[in-house]
Amino acid sequence: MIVAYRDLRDFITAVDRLGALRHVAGADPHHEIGGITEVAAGLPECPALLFDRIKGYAPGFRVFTNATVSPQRAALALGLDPALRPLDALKAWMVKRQTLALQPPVMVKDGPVLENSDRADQVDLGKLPAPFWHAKDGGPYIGTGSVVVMRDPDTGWINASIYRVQVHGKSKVTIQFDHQGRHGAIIAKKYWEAGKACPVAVVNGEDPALFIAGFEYLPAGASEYDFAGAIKGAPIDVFVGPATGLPLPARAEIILEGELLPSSQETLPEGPFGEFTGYYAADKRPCPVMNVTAVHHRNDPILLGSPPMKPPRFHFGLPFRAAGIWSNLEAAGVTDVVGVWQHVAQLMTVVALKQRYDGHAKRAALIAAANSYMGRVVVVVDDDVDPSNLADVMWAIATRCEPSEQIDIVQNAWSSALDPRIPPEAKALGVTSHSKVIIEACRPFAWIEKFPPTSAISQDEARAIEEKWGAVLKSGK
Ligand SMILES: Cc1cc2nc3c(=O)[nH]c(=O)nc-3n(C[C@H](O)[C@H](O)[C@H](O)COP(=O)(O)O)c2cc1C
Ligand SMILES: [Mn+2]
Repeated sequence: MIVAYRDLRDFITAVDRLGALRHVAGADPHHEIGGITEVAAGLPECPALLFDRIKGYAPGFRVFTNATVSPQRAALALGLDPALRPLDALKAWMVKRQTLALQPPVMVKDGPVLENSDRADQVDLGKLPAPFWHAKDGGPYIGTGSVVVMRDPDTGWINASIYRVQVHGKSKVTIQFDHQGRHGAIIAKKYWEAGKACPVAVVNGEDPALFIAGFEYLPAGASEYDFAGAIKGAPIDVFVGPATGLPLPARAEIILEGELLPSSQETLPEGPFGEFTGYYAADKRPCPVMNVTAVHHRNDPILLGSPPMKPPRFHFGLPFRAAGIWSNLEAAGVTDVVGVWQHVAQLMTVVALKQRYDGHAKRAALIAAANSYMGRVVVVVDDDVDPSNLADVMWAIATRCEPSEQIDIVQNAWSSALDPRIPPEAKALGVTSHSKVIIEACRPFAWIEKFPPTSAISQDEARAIEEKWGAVLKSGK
């Protein structure tokens, strides 16, 4: 498996080669870039978009969106064959992820991101085209797909994860942690408790491997830089940030350096911001402030934008968290899982397995439910059902599940403050849990042999027919 890109520009070239890149000139960063991005993400071919000549900004200052929104481009970013069927690509990633060899970054002296540097009073974030993504957003966001870099003061561990970044003026941004368990929040707190500001950098227009690493749940102490290098099979180049001393990706497009001020010293109201559920479930909230003391950018820089959108649109066309659940099931000893998928932007999890014994399906469902973040719906289907095909899954639910026997509800399960269905009064009391429905859409194991056989052709048969007759069916020739 070869990752054929060195940086975001190389990746955009590879996307263009797949025929999936569209150039958009003259769009307005005020809602229009976000709107075009959302409409494009809903098209069947879901193109990636490179915006240039953005209204109000210097030509050449570009924004790239829908980078990995299609299954094909999510596979490309992972170094997998983009022609793989989505479920096969996710399985390949699940397997690759289990055996990744971490690659610490390599230190270099210079890099393209240092082609332009503004320091101190020269810093003006107004030069960069940070869009207002959705109509009711509280401000422009430079960081939607950006990686926030910090160093643990005790161990030197470098954390580099995605947290959204709102622009509040020439040299001020806020960085939003969804909860206090985020590694960035834990690290910042250590500096603050020692009475210091936390050195921080916001890396925009990073390599897609780092974008994916920044989304992964890695253990505390593990660096997303090493994981990105592992995805690529080659270390990423970093240089020492002149303002912070942090190691920073040399081939990124735009980097902000500065310090995150103790919350006791200053906060700013952040948001609201359209979320991945398709709602604004949280209002403006006080948020840590970063004073930006240096901005570095490549010539004609490209901001990687990944705004949350109404489902089923999601940042990644392959449900990476489902790969994690698939691994968990295997690690827990659940055999015969043939696929795990997530629909509705992670909010619905489906496990497909070949039932071997009574209770097998529920065992898998409970493990999947435990690890379904914010997802109210967990479904288990038999191995003849493609979990990545929602119509197939609904067919199984409507024909194999007797609701009075095969539906369970688990109370007080894992959700978050972003859950639009937790009542406001409960949220005010700190409630962040919800209930999850487990739908066993499998043939009942006790009489599985007597269940009426399906009249549908098998997935293998369908593939063979597609190979032989696909051209006739598509073009009529
Ligand atoms: C596009 C995108 C935007 C995200 N925005 C946020 C955010 O604003 N705040 C947050 O806490 N997590 C956000 N996340 C989720 C975290 O990046 C993710 O959970 C990550 O694993 C956290 O890393 P950490 O364990 O190093 O804290 C976002 C993820 C993606 C892909
Ligand atoms: Mn981390």
